[in-house]
Amino acid sequence: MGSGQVTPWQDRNITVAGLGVSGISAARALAGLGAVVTVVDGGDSEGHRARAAELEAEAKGVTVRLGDAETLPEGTELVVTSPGWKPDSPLFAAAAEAGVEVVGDVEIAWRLRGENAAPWLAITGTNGKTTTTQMLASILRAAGLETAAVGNIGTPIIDVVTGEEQYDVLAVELSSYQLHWAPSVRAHSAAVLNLAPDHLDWHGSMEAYAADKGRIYEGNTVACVYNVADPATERLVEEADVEEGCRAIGFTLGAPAPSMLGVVDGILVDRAFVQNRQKNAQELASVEDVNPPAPHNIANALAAAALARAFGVEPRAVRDGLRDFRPDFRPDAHRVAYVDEVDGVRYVDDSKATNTHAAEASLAAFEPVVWIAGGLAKGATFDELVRKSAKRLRGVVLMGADRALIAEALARHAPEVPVTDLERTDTGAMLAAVREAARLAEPGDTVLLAPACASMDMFANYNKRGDAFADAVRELASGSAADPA
Ligand code: UMA
Repeated sequence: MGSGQVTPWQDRNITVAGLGVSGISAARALAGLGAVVTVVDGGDSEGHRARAAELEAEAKGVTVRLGDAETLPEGTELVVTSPGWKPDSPLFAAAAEAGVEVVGDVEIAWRLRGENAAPWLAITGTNGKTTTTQMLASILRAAGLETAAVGNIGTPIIDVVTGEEQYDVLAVELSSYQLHWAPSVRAHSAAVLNLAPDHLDWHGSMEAYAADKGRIYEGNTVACVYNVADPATERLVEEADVEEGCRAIGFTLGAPAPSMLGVVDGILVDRAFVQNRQKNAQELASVEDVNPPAPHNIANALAAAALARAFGVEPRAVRDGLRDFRPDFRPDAHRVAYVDEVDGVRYVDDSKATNTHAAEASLAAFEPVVWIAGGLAKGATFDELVRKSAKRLRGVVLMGADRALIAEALARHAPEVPVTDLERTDTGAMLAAVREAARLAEPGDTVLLAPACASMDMFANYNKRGDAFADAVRELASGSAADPA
């Protein structure tokens, strides 16, 4: 990529949609290869302007256009989109009309890979993908391999693929959005951890969401890893067009059949990547090696182990990698984070529970629980979540744009549970919610923020929502929570 070198990208007119993490990475890389890049973004905040100025200053050949996410810049030959942009965005309609291809940053990363590039072990699923990707990277490292955890996890994959460092293999977390825009990616092996309704407003339907997730198996060469407890993931394997000889490998919390990894008497065992798998099983690790050894996390560990074994990693490295892995490896606040105890009631922040599946897992860990929920539903329904959690609920405080949907589900499946409906959306709303929850709670209870919804109706993101919750709990603890309103 030295100066003066002519590349296939030289002078190509490329529009990058989104001045976020992935857009900035794509713009830099493509401009570095000689392309003429226009970054467009609907936002025009101070933050956007600062980022725009920084990018234009440092990357020759990049222009940023803020405040207009709809018009296709004249002369565009290719659009590279950030994952968050919906497929029905007007910009893409304009591109289609002009006959211009639209792809995502992950697709660009795939196209920019050099010869002898590191293979990808890819992971998707509605929940658990970040943890599983980190576990996989930890196992690969324990096996002495050079690796990095990249993709939806926060490290743009283009940066790693085009960087100086050489890797043996990459642990790639892919969201359904990224998969939608990455038609030619072909992973060595891939896993779909689970499939529950999420992001339905983006994808349009559960079928479309599942189809985008299923893309991860296309062209796999060694293994398609699925969740035995979630038949929808196995169906995706059946529907995928894979390379000759690629195997379907299941993971289960029960005893594994041949071609599966599973658990026997507290031991994680492999009946897939062993000689004579009809008769033999290989011990990989003990359940206690998984941090924490909760059922959903053992499932994550089995999926990570399956991908590592598909890549030829020795059993001992699976055990060592799982032991080395700590959930706080990359601190992820707002994921079932204990905040404080006030008057015998524990306050827990799971602002990261932005969908019903995550909220269900979170609620299952506490009883009795006062549940704070609501926000943007993203097309989800709440009946199943409420039905499964009803018996644990001491009370519920609802807030945010789509709270009525949760209220209706509660009326149907948990009519006896007291519900406070908070209309306010001002900056004091979270404090009001915490005060209401404190009123409903009894000593020994847990107050859990697990909104089952996205945050953007009231907060900049789920981090800010979690921060507001923790601030409100602190204020409650300091006894200064009296709300004059
Ligand atoms: N924007 C518009 N118009 C739109 C949509 C967005 O102008 O219609 C602009 C916004 O003003 C913003 C930029 O586009 O400036 C943001 O782009 P983006 O939302 O696609 O986010 P990035 O910063 O590029 O981050 C993305 C992923 N975000 C999403 O998928 C929403 C990050 O995943 C990922 O870590 C990063 O790329 C690197 O790959 C985050 C996420 O929430 C963690 N993912 C979802 C999830 O895990 O559930 C899918």
